Amino acid sequence: TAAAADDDDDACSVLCSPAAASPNTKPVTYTTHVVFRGILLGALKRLMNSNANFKFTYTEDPNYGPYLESVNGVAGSAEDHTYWELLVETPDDKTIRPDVGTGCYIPSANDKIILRFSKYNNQCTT
Ligand code: B12
Repeated sequence: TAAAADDDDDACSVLCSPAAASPNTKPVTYTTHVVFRGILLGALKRLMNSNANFKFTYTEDPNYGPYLESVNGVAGSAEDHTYWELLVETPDDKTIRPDVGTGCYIPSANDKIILRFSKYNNQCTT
């Protein structure tokens, strides 16, 4: 394809799951690549640049870097206590919740990245 990856690149997929926000929107899966030891943010940008159906925005936190704000036009909101949660389904079928954001997480080959529109409660329990 035009977006041919380097031999070194690892394939990973991105699943967007906005079910809570809009029940009529089905989860969508996209395939993308990360360069050797590359961060998730890079893979998401590559996906956005190569796929007209995937877009996201982020804000820059002074301490933790990029905060995923919206995916495909659906934004998290402080008022509604919603956010885009970052989950990863590993090749051995475990689902983990990374303890870092998209600027620090380094996907492994065949990781399935799950962006899940979620609600948080009032207590800060992250
Ligand atoms: C509360 C909280 C949240 C809330 C923030 C909203 C809210 N109003 O409550 C929610 C639930 C949305 C959240 C989400 C996430 N969080 Co959080 N969160 C916290 C927590 C417990 C307190 C932050 C706080 O209120 N500080 C006090 C206020 C006054 O300071 P502040 O600078 O204004 O705080 C803001 C930032 O911390 C920002 N924020 C919160 N989490 C994250 C994560 C990232 C990557 C970024 C860029 C910004 C960010 O939101 C706060 C409110 O606006 C901290 C741990 C801690 N004890 O500090 C973790 C913490 C900051 N979060 C963390 C993580 C990993 C995440 C997630 C990536 C988890 C995930 N796998 O989905 C997601 C972000 C995904 C995304 N969309 O990019 C890590 C960041 C580590 C790192 N180096 O990346 C921390 C340090 C916890 C940990 N694992 O050790 N989080």
